[in-house]
Amino acid sequence: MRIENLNELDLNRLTRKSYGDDETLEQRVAEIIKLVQKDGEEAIYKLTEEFDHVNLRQSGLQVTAEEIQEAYNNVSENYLRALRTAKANILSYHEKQKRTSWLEPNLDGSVLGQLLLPLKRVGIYVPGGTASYPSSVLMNALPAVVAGVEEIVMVSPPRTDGTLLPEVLVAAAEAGVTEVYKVGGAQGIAALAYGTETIFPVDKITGPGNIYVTLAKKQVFGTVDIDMLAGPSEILILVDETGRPEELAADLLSQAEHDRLASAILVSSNQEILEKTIAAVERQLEDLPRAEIARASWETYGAAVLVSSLQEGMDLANKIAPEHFELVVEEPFSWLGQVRNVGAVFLGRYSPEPVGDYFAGPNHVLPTGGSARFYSPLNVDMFMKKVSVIGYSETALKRDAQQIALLARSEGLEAHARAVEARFKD
Ligand code: HSO
Ligand code: ZN
Repeated sequence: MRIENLNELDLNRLTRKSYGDDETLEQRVAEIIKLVQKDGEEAIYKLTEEFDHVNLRQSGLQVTAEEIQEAYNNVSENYLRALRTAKANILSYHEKQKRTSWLEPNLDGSVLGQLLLPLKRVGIYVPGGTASYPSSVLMNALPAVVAGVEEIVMVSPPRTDGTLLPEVLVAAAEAGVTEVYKVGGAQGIAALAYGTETIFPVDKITGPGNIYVTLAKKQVFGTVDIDMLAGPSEILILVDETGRPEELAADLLSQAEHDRLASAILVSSNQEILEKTIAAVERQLEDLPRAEIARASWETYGAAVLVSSLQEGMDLANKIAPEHFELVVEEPFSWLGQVRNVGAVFLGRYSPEPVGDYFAGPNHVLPTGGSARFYSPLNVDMFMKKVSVIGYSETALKRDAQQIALLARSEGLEAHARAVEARFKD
């Protein structure tokens, strides 16, 4: 890894701007979705055989209560305890986000307001393979629980033995997921969006997935709502001379190990810290179980950037808009006012990114690919919708009738005007 300065930096590379721009894949995904719409579960069984190498025709798609029980038998007490503590932290953080309906009476006797209502049924996608994270089950389901969503459906691709990871099933049960189906990929998204013989369609789909899943979510948007188009994980660390290379390297690798396409960027005005951290990354890669993935990420989408000041580093962070932003500087709180375009900010040496991934309480489903410019972390509002309330009184309508009618006629909408005037005919 070579230290780069600001004007050498290729921001398109670091934010992987071309992620998801693949027309052939897009078409393939469209075909899968159509197939599921046309042939329902028979299509799902076929696609599951093709992609996941398992035939579920006998057992069916839905996970049974016995399978959940079996999963509980397969996880340790300590695991369950940690999971439950994480759940409590996530719940209490998200409770603070919850907004309530309001009705405001006015002196003229009218009432205006807004109802806040939970969505009825939502679907959560959980990836398979090494990206099958129980923590993501909690992060997706618990905000929905806090919002008051009644039906939370989880889908996830089965393993070759036809089961789901026990930790994922336990997390689903703990989080309040109400139905679980063994179906992944674009076919899983299609099943959630359009329904099948046994799966009732949902109102919204959340949760990360591979490129097939992401493109499928994009294509069903409109039929259902979606959370966001999640890309590979990202971390940007801004560090001053107080940073410790071994810790910084560990934090960079914590995101690099997610995905070959993950991006880990170190920014400092201190050349020595950059050099030492690069060396520490090399050392730590030697005995990292997922070294192959982490190295590929670090070498292709990683960077060590030398800036002339912390201020310049801060500006760069806001420009890149990373998913995770660690401020490892002497006075991290004094920089908080300048944080603008990041998914989550981690303040100081004792807030390494995995604290947020698993435990502290804030959501780990965060905007990626520069979308932190306009997008928020997954939150309770995203599982609720609003209904406007208008309760005019006679006094209020009398007062406003003329102006309303005038505005209506100015748009050529006579019936609108008459609807208001009809109240005061006699
Ligand atoms: N850092 C990931 C979430 C995650 N990490 C799940 C561990 N498990 C989101 O970018
Ligand atoms: Zn992570």
